[in-house]
Amino acid sequence: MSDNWDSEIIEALMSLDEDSLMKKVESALSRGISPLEILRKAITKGMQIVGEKYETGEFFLMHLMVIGESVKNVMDKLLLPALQKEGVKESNSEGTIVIGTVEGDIHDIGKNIVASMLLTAGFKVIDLGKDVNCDVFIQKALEYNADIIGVSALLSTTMIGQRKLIEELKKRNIRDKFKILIGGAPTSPAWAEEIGADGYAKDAVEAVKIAKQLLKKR
Ligand code: B12
Repeated sequence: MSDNWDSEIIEALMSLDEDSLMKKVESALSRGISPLEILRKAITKGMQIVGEKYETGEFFLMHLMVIGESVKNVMDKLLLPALQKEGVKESNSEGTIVIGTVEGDIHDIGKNIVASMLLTAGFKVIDLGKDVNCDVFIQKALEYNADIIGVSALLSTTMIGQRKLIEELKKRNIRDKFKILIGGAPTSPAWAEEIGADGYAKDAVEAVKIAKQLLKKR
């Protein structure tokens, strides 16, 4: 692998060849490149390009599905274990976060990265998965006495689920029990403010930073 390890990974990702993607990522890791750098410079960037190609009609749903599956496998088999090996703290004492992707939305690659980074940073993480109903978020947050509820949305049509959760917490008079941290590509600081969330993060590194800040405000 040359110095262009990032463009080589992106190329493998675009070619729909999972074996080649695995090998390129494995090779970058064995050269000492950090899993976080691989995520930022190659995987996330590659996924952005995939999204753009889908928008312009160059890629179809089939591409999103095959590439999404390959990235999920690379994450599960190589990058998440490497991330955890790099930094898992002895005790998960930073705080407890219940995290999931909103109802109607099955995108979970980004949410999984956030969950993993929080775990690595010392949080206790309860990952509810994807397509999570508002009641389940609340039920689990109460059950685990969570400090933070992390809510991911990747579709402009499902972002509304983040607002619904906050409204529901207010209705039940338990809004102040939890800090709400939102994220996902179509969301923004302005959206967080509009719906009354406590924090927004654009990526997993920022998510850890904001989660720590939110705990200090409790
Ligand atoms: C892979 C993919 C899929 C895969 C998902 C596989 C999986 N297991 O996740 C599959 C094929 C299933 C899929 C399906 C669909 N998809 Co899709 N998909 C994508 C794609 C290409 C990449 C998403 C991704 O994984 N990005 C990489 C990760 C690392 O980034 P991320 O998710 O943004 O996460 C980061 C941050 O947002 C943040 N973050 C994320 N979650 C959270 C949570 C918290 C609490 C915090 C703090 C931060 C945070 O941190 C993460 C790490 O840095 C995007 C394009 C894009 N670039 O977003 C389209 C995209 C999201 N999909 C899109 C569409 C339209 C669909 C479909 C409706 C297509 C269809 N016609 O059926 C379906 C929807 C199905 C459903 N009901 O959910 C559109 C959405 C348009 C919109 N604005 O609404 C996009 C933007 C493509 C496009 N350009 O048109 N998709």
